[in-house]
Amino acid sequence: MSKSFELAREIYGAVGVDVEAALARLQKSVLSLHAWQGDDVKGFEDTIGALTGGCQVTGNYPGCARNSEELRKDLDFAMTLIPCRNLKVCLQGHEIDSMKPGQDRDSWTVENFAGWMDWAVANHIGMEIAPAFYSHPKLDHGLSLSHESEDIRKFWIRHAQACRRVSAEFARRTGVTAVCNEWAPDGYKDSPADRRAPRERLQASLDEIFSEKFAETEVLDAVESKLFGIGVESYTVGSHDFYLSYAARNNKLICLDTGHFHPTENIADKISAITAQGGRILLHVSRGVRWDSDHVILLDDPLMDLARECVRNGNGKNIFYTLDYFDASINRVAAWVIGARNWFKATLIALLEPSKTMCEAEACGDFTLRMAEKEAVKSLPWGAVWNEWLERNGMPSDAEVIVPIREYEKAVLLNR
Ligand code: RNT
Ligand code: ZN
Repeated sequence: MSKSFELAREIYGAVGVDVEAALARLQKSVLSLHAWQGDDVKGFEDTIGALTGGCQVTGNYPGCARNSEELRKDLDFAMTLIPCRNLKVCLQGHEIDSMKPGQDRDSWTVENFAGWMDWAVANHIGMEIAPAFYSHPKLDHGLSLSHESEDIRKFWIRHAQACRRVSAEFARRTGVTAVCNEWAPDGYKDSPADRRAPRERLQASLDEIFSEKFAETEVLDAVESKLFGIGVESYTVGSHDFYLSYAARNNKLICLDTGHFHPTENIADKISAITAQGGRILLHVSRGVRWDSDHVILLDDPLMDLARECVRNGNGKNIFYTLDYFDASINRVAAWVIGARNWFKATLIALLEPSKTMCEAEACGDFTLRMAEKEAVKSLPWGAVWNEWLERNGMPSDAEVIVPIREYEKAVLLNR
């Protein structure tokens, strides 16, 4: 235990914060690591086309995983540098191990994910799979689940159903509930003539996908909205209003991707608005920068605000967390490690916040004291607590974490 930690514990104690209790809560946090940072969202089908659906991965840093085995190796390594005992891994529906000749996404079974299953069971890792409604010729004119053609809709419905079945099997075998998130890129570049019909079709497709029932201990369904994508600037079928209503009516999780809103919209503010009414949330923790919704998360104000709201409103059952970003211009393992560490750091800062005085000040209308308190909190020594946390988990410090990453890059990534 370092001197700086002991001192920090005292300082926090003086403002009524129990540091050990905060660390005990941090220990219980669960996070789903998004596999797709490791393969630039390419997936491992026999034919790999361009990334479509309004997303783009830019950069050509060496070492992109070329198959599921390489991806697992990278994840294994990344996980040794992320201080969390409850990490899960989330896959996109095309990050398969293998496929039979001629097989397509609508007939996936657990066999297509056999290597992931063995790995998950052997390492006690919870696994999640999100259908991939993009990078495929059946995303036609930018539409999948809301397409005019029944054939096309049915194809994608079968893909989603297959992913839910595989998710359930993963949950049974690992004992960890699988969150299954539906995000479809459907929309138009230019102003539509009919805004309603695609939404009615999307709703019917979702109803059909969810008609197969699973215990919530196995599959927890989520639906993800988006504001716009590249080439889908004027209209998104699955908008926030659409999915918020759908989730509320059908008792599903609403997935809030933090990169999927207007730049000045405060995502942290949405947490209590939804949870206060009994709603449940899947967070796709990401960072929007201009047109891109998926930059690596930094320890910035929006992230800290978000973590604070999650700590205040979460009860362990109503908010779930998955990282969602992809950057191919930097070391991909570093992207996982730095982003995940930032999320836990933001969570720790929130857990260490002495909120009593500021809440009391607010309750009696003393907004001057509230402001003074909020600003004073910013210079509390959370960094010493974070370093202690890393040490207790046997992890290198933030300054040192680059060393093993560079070694792995040299030994493994640069040889691909
Ligand atoms: C896209 C959505 C979605 C994707 C993944 C790869 O904007 O955020 O969650 O990131 O499907
Ligand atoms: Zn997302």
